[in-house]
Amino acid sequence: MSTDPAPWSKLEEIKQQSQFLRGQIAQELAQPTDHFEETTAHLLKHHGIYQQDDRDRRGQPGPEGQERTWIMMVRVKIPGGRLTADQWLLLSALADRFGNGTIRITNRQDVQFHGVRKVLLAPLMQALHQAGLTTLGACGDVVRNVLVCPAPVADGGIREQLFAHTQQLTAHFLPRTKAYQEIWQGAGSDSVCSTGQFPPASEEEEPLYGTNYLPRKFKIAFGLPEDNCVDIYTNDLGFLALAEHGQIRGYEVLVGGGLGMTPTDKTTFVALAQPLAFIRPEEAIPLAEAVVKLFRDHGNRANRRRARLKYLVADWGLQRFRRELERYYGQPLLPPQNLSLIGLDHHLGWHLQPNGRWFYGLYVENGRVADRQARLKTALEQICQQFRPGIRLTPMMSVLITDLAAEDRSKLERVLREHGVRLSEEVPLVRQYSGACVALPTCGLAITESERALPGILDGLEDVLARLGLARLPICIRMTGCPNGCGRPYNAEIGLVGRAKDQYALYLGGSFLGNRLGFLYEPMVPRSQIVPLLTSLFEVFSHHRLSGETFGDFCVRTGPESLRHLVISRDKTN
Ligand code: SRM
Ligand code: SF4
Repeated sequence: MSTDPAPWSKLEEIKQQSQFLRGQIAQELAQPTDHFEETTAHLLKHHGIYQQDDRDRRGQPGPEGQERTWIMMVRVKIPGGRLTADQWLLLSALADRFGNGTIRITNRQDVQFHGVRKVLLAPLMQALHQAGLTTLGACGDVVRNVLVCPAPVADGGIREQLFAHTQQLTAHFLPRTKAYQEIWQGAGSDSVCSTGQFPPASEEEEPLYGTNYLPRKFKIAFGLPEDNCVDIYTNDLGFLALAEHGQIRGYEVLVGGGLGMTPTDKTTFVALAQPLAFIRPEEAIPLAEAVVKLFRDHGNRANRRRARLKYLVADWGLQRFRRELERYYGQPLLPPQNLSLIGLDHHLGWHLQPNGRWFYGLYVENGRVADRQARLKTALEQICQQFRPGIRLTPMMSVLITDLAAEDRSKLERVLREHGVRLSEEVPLVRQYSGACVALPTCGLAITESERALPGILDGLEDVLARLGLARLPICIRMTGCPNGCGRPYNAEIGLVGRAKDQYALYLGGSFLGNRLGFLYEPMVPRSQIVPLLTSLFEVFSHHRLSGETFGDFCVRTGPESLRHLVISRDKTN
């Protein structure tokens, strides 16, 4: 039997030969074409850019008879989700000028532009740079945006300490390649961008990542047991803080979370991160570096489907993983303290800040900031101009409008109302806690609708929940357009995962707090049957629920078989 390691994947070759992410990007950018070649498109991801095509227009020839309408998604990395009013105003203007007129807040506290034409990429990237924003490290095989609770609540300064660690970590893991500046920040008529002449790349360019960067994306979150708004267990690496008297005493280190899976490949799976160790706060960066290096050296570079940290943890087992990590870290690790989650706050509505100012958590449906029936985009622009607030993006895709004076509270509400935007307090709880991934028409991997489908499904369910007296109970429903799990459906109380045209797998029993995976209840539910099926399940829940029980806990206590029986007998009697 051969013991040769499996050959590395094509993408590893592309990275290796790219001269630290340069490849042919500049040359192709300078050509008068509407899209990039496949190899270049792969490299562009490391610059925060995804080449896509408008899937609503597939099959309709473009203006020059081309088969696809090529568009780009540009993801801007926003560490801690924090922006100034001016930055938000700029992003809003850039979306009109270069994108499709909308901003998409992501569930990793970033923003995305959709629908950017190739010819407009360079001016967009330059405008972002001038505003102190970057797309570097938002996508690609590197450490992605590090999640942290953005809410300026009165917690004795704990969240500010978490934010400071997030900033340090972000700076530490930012790719160092000069390709980014060369291509995008020098873009202009006489720049390298149009000539494609780069200075030679040197090995020192990426001392941490090396020529091949990581085997795959790597996700980190800082969280608190009393507020899991960052969904910490779904990350490759989590730092769960133990805080006492306004000081972080240490972090529980969680490893191996990840929600991507390929149903046809049984070696892939969804996993929540597991507790591995307990460290002092000042150890966070060296420990993170040790984990990232271990992943860099031992992650799977042959099969990208199995290239996440969770597979290394599963293949080695936690004990061996720990031993190998200790070698990279250079010292033994203390055992975890098994901190448990006790709360989750989405930070919507009005809250007093410790500095005496106020913040308003504004619900944004699926993170899409647009002028539609409600003119949310214009309302946010007016708010930024009138009150000059801070803007913070949440991992639940909403916006915190911060640093408002008490006397501005009613004025802000008036601006929202004048633009037809519902106040967060008026949004039913089930909607507040639910969310969908982008999916169609931009995502190239989408099998079904998601962002465009969930609002209608919730319309149907809100009346049902009100009729059953469950309107005051928060229930978390998450939807995705494919099994990749971007919308984090597998640890939601109800997860809807696109599996075939207009068909969704239904998962039940994730925990409201996000620390338990759900089970597969039905593998294929037609979209038209989602509301009827969930209605039956809610009816069963309202009859058999224990006092104070959440929907997810009820599903787990009852179990799939009994649930099915209860639903069938309920449907017969109705
Ligand atoms: Fe994601 C790929 C959108 C969070 C797991 N994700 C994609 C792409 C880039 C599609 C592609 O590769 O062509 C999607 C772009 C759609 C579009 O048109 O905008 C996409 N993912 C998103 C966003 C925008 C969804 C959202 O509704 O907010 C999120 C961007 C976050 C960010 O700012 O970085 C987003 N993606 C996630 C999450 C949740 C998270 O990070 O907390 C996950 C699950 C956690 C995880 O990583 O395991 C996630 N996305 C994936 C995967 C599966 C990865 C895997 O291990 O198999 C893919 C597919 C891939 O990478 O090949 C993917
Ligand atoms: Fe696209 Fe699938 Fe991610 Fe949704 S879950 S954004 S459909 S890759």
